[in-house]
Amino acid sequence: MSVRRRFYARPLLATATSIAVLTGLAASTAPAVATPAAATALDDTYYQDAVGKTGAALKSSLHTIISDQTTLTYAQVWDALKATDEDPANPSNVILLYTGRSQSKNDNGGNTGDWNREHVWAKSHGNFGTSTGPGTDIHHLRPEDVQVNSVRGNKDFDNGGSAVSGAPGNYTDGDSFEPRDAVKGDVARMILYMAVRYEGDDAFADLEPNDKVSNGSAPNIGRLSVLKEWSQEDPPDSFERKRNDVIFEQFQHNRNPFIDHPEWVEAIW
Ligand SMILES: [Ca+2]
Ligand SMILES: [Ca+2]
Repeated sequence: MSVRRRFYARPLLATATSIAVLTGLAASTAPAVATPAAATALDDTYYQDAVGKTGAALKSSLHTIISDQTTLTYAQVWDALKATDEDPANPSNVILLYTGRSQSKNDNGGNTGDWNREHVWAKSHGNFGTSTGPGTDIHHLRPEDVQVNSVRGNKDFDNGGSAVSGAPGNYTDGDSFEPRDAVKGDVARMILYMAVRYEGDDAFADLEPNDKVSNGSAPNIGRLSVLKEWSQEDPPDSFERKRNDVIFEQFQHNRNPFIDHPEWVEAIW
């Protein structure tokens, strides 16, 4: 556990408890997921160096803040996803990103019908593979059906194409993939998290979005203009917010700033 994490975690919990007491709520009924009160507390603690900034200065501050994290091995990602993507209606299951299917946590693997670990920032875009780093960063790793994961492959994101078999609402063509409406914003915010987190100052490439759909192995993902639209159209919901909290509290101890502050997408891009 890092020094920074201890500093941030305790005031946040203390503040949430104080607010619960002040407002007359019993501590035992205080919500476990992000609330407006918790978001305010984050601005006073976790995001204190970023609040009030814009453009490159905001991106630089957020990079420093979110780079202080615990890292996972690729094997540890399996159990992490069983927690971060748990079906709120069935704790034995996870929800798959593109298909939206609720499926047993124990069905993870590589066979037809199993779920596996989808890299939303395709790992060939920057060639970071599955060694500890961007390839094991669960902010952009999601459970997905093995075959649908294969259809998405390393395509960039854009609107249009033909319906994806077994994944209602998803479309694909030769060079791009369009996820279902309910996760369009999630996809955008995962891509933009990766762009801020990975700036080329460690052993990995500087990941950046652009407006192309032919990026190949370049450390880029498109299309930025479409991702910005998706972020607007599909704002963070309770599932996405809780996922961010679980990653922060139980696994990596860093946050996706664009889930807490969706307006920072426009402030930077
Ligand atoms: Ca969503
Ligand atoms: Ca970057």
